[in-house]
Amino acid sequence: MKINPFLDIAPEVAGALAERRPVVALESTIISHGMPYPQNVETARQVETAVREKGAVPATIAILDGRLKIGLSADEIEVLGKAGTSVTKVSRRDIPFVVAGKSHGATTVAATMILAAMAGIKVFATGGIGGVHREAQQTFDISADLQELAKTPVAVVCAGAKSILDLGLTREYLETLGVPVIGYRTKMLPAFYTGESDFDVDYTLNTPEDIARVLHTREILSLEGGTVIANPIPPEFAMPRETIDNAIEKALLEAVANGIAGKATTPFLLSRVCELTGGNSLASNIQLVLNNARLAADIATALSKM
Ligand code: PSU
Ligand code: MN
Repeated sequence: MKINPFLDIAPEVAGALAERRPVVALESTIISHGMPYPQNVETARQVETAVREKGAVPATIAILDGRLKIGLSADEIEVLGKAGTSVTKVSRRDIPFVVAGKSHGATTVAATMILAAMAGIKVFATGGIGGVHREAQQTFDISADLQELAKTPVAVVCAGAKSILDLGLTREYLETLGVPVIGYRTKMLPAFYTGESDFDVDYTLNTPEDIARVLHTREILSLEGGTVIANPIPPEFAMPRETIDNAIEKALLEAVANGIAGKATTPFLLSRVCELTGGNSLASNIQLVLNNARLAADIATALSKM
């Protein structure tokens, strides 16, 4: 199936979309820039399996040799995972360059939303979204993920946002953009490694069906933009708040000391937090992604029946 000349939708995904069966989009920056090899590849496979076990079809999204790929093979996931940060991290602005250059690109939340929407996929699972960075008052560092959520109609299931970001400013920014934040069975905005933070969500919904009903209503109303579905990490996999806060503080200081800026900031912080927690944070990260994939599959299934 080809919708624009650069789009390649894997046959399994195209079949599911044509028959209105549930499909869950998955991003690829989390594979190349979000986790170390080989855990990144292993996680990407497990996430696809988790989606399948829930009766939905996974579509991992990336750019390979300039093709916009909706659904990757195991070998293609291995290529991205092994290449790691040598692959271009692709947000909205980067897409035409990687396509025109016929090169590889790992798609962020923003770029994955764009490609998912091109293919007609409505639900997307990831770990954490980008947001407003701390000190953004000085640096203006605000992830393009937030602007994308304002305009592209895809629901993003995540475990909130890491406190490498300023969660309060991220909330305010989403509110300004009119992007609803739904807490799944929680009133608090989850902070990725922990289910708790000092911030509230806009709405709390307790079943995938309730969430699907809101997404379906947004669609009928033709309201532009996406939805954030914040799904707390299961408590048994959460990290002690102090441990993770200390690692984040240290990583942030190192980023400043090393002059890290722009698109390199998030990958730098993610990998330093992982190293500083001796890999403990990686185990939590993997579990929360799996948890999000399962919820996304349930929401996509409920939505496919409406
Ligand atoms: N946050 C995480 N893990 C990730 C990312 C963010 O906890 O892997 C990745 C996602 O791909 C997200 C991107 O879209 O980083 C945001 O990067 P930036 O802040 O440069 O927009
Ligand atoms: Mn940034």
